[in-house]
Amino acid sequence: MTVYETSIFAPMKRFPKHMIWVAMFLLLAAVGCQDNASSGDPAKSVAPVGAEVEYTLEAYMSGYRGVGGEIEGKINPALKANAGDTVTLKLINKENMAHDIALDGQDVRTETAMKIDEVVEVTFVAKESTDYFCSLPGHRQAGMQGKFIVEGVAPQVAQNAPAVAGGAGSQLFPKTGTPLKPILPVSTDEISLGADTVPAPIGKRAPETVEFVINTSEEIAELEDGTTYEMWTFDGKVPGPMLRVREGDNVVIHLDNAPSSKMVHSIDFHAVTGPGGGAAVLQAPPGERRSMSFKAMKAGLYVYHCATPHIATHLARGMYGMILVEPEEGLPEVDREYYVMQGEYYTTERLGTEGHQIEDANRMLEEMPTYIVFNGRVGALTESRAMKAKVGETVRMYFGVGGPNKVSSMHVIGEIFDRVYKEADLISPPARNIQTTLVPAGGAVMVEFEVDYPGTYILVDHSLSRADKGAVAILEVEGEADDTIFKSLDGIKPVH
Ligand SMILES: [Cu+2]
Repeated sequence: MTVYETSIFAPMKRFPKHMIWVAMFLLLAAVGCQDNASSGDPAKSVAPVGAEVEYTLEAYMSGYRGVGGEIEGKINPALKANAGDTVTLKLINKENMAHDIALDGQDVRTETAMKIDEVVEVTFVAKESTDYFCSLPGHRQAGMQGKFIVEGVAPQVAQNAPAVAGGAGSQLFPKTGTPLKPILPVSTDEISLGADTVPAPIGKRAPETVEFVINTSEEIAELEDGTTYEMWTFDGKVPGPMLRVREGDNVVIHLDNAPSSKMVHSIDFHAVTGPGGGAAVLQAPPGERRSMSFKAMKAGLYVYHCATPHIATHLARGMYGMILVEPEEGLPEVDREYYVMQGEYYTTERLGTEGHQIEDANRMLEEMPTYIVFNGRVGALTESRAMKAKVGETVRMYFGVGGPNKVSSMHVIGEIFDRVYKEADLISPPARNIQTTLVPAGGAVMVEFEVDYPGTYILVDHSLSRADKGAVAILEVEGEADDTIFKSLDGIKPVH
């Protein structure tokens, strides 16, 4: 059992200097009135007064459920105590995913209960009203939040009155703007999956059974140079691996969630016809495997993603990929195939801030990403990892949007898409000569174009402020320049 006794000076850290002096003055005045000199030592915590109060809550993603007494059966019940009471909050985890209880703005939190029926608790002295909530990413938004109501004023609280009056009150979501911790050691050298990791074409064959093992893990990785973030991944990369099957195949999926994971993970395949796209049977707790099979009934290029609540949070950590279901006759042969996915990160600090970034749940709910990137990080598909082609070759891009929230106006600067298989419809004739194609969140497109002139071509989301948030990828084209196609009339050489 952990007992937290907050130093009476701690709340003052949040206040302007003049407020601290006001608080100091009142505190010293109060101390001066007391007979017992030892209680005037401001470095020591004040002993609790009042009753002992205990609440038991069951933890579900949809909300806490009260156990016993007045709170029995109530969802996210208001928990009451008098100032100075010694309060114990006991949590019984009722799901195979991690949960806890924390008090907003106060240094009170249980350990994390990792599995079903695990019990954790925390004991502390009631100080001021606030919200209790689950501090695991996304759980508060999913509904794990209630009121902790403190009535009356205990002596030690009275001493802190000026500080408490302006203190952290009840907030819908945690504060933002937390100073960055130093960059953390990375658990993976490179989070980005290369654009050239496209499986070989299926070719002509009859439908068969194909089997995939996909691992989920939680990694600390570089989001950009000098900035780390906790990514949640399929096979340790963002995006997850591209899977390639044939229409009519029986697809067997084994999802292995790493023992080191804190979260349950799962997959919803947009290629699946069935409950949750598979997510209804693929919720894998840490250290466990879930398996399923499905028939790839419809040809197309489909997004898959984690579908464990809070789902947007799992996507905003990088949990998406694509599966290509080739039509019976296969796809036309091309010279180059690339796999690119657009996704968002929501962090407390702006792009370019060095250190370890923390998720900003408010920004996610407001759909204001800090980063919008291709293949998992800023600069993933640039320099040595740029896509490549030679003049005269045909390039095909499998492009999808993991989101979770933003659609993409996919565009390659200086190119025209010869064929656009809109919304990844691989059956209908493609649209021709398209400059920019719209790709929905949780959707995809297949584009093909011949490269006719050498140079550096930039893949962007033509909502171009997003280039400043990281959405830039490079296609380097080598070969002979044909000046009937393109030339400067001032003798300027194009920047390659
Ligand atoms: Cu997940």
